[in-house]
Amino acid sequence: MIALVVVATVALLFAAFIAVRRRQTRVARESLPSTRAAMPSVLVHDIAARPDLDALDETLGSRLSSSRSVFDRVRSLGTGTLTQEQLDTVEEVLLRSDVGLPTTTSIVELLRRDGAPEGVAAAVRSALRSSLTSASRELSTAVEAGRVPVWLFVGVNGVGKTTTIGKIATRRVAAGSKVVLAAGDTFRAAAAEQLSLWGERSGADVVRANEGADPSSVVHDAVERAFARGADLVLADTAGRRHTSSNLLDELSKVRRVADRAPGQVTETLMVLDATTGQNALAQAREFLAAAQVTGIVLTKLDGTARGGIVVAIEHGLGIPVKLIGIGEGPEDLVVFDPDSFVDALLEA
Ligand SMILES: Nc1nc2c(ncn2[C@@H]2O[C@H](COP(=O)(O)OP(=O)(O)OP(=O)(O)O)[C@@H](O)[C@H]2O)c(=O)[nH]1
Ligand SMILES: [Mg+2]
Repeated sequence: MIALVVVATVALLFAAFIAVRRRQTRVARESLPSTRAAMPSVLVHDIAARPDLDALDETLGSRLSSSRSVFDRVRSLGTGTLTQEQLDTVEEVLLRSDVGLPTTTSIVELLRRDGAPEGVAAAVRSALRSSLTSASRELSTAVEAGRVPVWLFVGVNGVGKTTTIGKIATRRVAAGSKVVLAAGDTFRAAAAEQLSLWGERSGADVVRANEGADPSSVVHDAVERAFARGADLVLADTAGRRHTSSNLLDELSKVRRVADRAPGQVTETLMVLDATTGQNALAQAREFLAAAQVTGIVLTKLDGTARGGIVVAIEHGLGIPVKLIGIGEGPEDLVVFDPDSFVDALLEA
């Protein structure tokens, strides 16, 4: 009899625990921004459903948890007029998150002048949101008749160019597109190997050449092959290093010219930056801008840094939209940058 009561009690407790867990998961999913919901059709069209969302805990807030925790001190401030000490706290937090001095100064001045009737976190959220550009974050494949769109990926070594190409190829092929990858990083043999692996995994065609080959000719061959096979998109990898940086920038200009020659047409030049390098990423970006006619930024490794505010510094400092963000190493860990979801992930209670 006692055993029966014990078993029944344990069963009841277990059922109650499961019910609470289910409710917690549902609430978490409803209140946090869905990274997939923000994707434009170009990346999410017909992607297969994730096998187990609960287990993977795929929210932007959790991927950006290091950056989010920097803002804990701002979230704990109240409403109304701010004391000097509170203004100092906001300033310190914004600088620590790498928002940059100009934006930080203007947000602190705004708070000093207007106070925070809706709460400090809400005021900082709205100030950060309005520091982000309203320029389009769409990725273009619009070409003249008879031409193939080319997306060129540029950036210094190790920032995540090849990985980003692999992630995009995976999405696009899964959505039914025919994609050709151009192994334009001929500086080292391993680069073409890495891209070929992504080609195998994603089902994209890869055009490569031997180490030391002319990157422009690899990109040219990839465009020709894409055109001959009726492909929808060429993703062109480039080297992150050369013997000197002027060699690298000259080479990029040449690759771009060749890729933009019929039947190719460059519709995006994406500069890949590593968020973990903070303000250094900005300095790097400036060097590339002149040579490469950059149309958008891919900011990688936001999952591994507390410096998420660098998004604001980049857009403010360069005037170029951050179009995609990398939040992990897997093929699914790339999302379209959505300013509202992003500032919510940092500052929502
Ligand atoms: N955590 C995390 N790691 C990333 C992300 N994107 C890329 N990486 C990792 O960063 C490292 C470098 O990535 P690559 O794609 O090889 O970088 P690359 O720009 O092609 O580098 P080079 O070919 O040397 O110029 C790899 O270990 C990637 O897995 C990201 O969003 N998050
Ligand atoms: Mg690479």
